[in-house]
Amino acid sequence: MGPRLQDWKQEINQCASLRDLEDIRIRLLGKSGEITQMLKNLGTLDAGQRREKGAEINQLKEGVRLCLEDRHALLAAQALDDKLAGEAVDVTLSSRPEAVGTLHPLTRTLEEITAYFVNAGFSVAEGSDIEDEEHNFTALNIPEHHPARQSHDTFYLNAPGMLLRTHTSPVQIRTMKATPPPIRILSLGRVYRSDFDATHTPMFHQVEGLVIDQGTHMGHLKSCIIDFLRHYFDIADLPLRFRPSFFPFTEPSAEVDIGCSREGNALKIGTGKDWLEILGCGMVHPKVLLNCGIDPDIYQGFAFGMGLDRITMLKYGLPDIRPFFEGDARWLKHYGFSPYFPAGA
Ligand code: 2U9
Repeated sequence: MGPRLQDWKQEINQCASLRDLEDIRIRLLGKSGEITQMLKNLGTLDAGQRREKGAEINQLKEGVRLCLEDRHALLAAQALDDKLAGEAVDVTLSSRPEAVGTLHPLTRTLEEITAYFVNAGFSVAEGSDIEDEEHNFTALNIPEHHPARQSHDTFYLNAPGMLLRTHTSPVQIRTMKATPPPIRILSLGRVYRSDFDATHTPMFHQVEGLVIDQGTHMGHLKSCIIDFLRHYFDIADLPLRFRPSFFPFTEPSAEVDIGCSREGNALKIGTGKDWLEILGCGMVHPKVLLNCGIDPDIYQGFAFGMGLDRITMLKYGLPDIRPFFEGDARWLKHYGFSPYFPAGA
């Protein structure tokens, strides 16, 4: 009986599938299985032999049962592992592989800048593309006969005094008129100027920031701009210079250049002896504060503005602004961004 149990155990332990194992169980322990048959045959023996043989067969039966049980546990665990491996889902992959759309580089920049400034305590303020001369020019201390007001620069609408905003500044004017300081806002959006070449389109995008509080000074402005530009271009020691300039709505005013090198057509940001103008900024002009009902003896503020399209082109090395607005799916596929890796994450 010993060698027989050994053979069966070997057969069971070599069995590779739950189905084959069940066949073995039926063949040995089933209703008409070999071991069951052996037990049935005991009836033909006399009482003494029956007891001895019976004990032996029951031991054999128990040995087979335990061996089947162990093998079953092992094969069942393996089957579960295989099933789970087959069902594994990579949650980082697209759940819609057919979705081939990308985020426009401008959307990416807009989200990146918004994430940065919201993290720095700014709120996003929104306004209308259609504005009036009062909010777009007059409140900003832009004189009546300033060239920016002329119709070859500004799109006037048929309604008197109405126009397409030439910058996002009217958003800040409206916020200052409606909300008492302190104010920390960012306004981003479409603006319109009558201009068209490789680096200008009649509609483009601006980001402007405004901070109004007590004791706000040029040092706050400088650190805000320096930190932002070093973050945006991802260069910790990005060289910067503040160059005195003039805007009617800020005093003093500055234009900010970043260090770069130009070799042939290649522009490299962060190293080299050349400078590249990147944004304008300044302390909000006291007249602008007064125009919005804010006392300049109590509150001061700084503001900055930059072209979203321009800084997007610079960051990604895009030489021409026009394809931004052509809606060419091939261009978007090449220059667009995956929506699965959001900016600022
Ligand atoms: C208020 C007060 C001050 C916003 C500012 C600039 C300087 C600036 C240009 C950058 C490139 C426009 O897109 S661009 O052509 N902007 O140089 N913008 S200070 O100053 C403000 C805005 C609103 C009430």
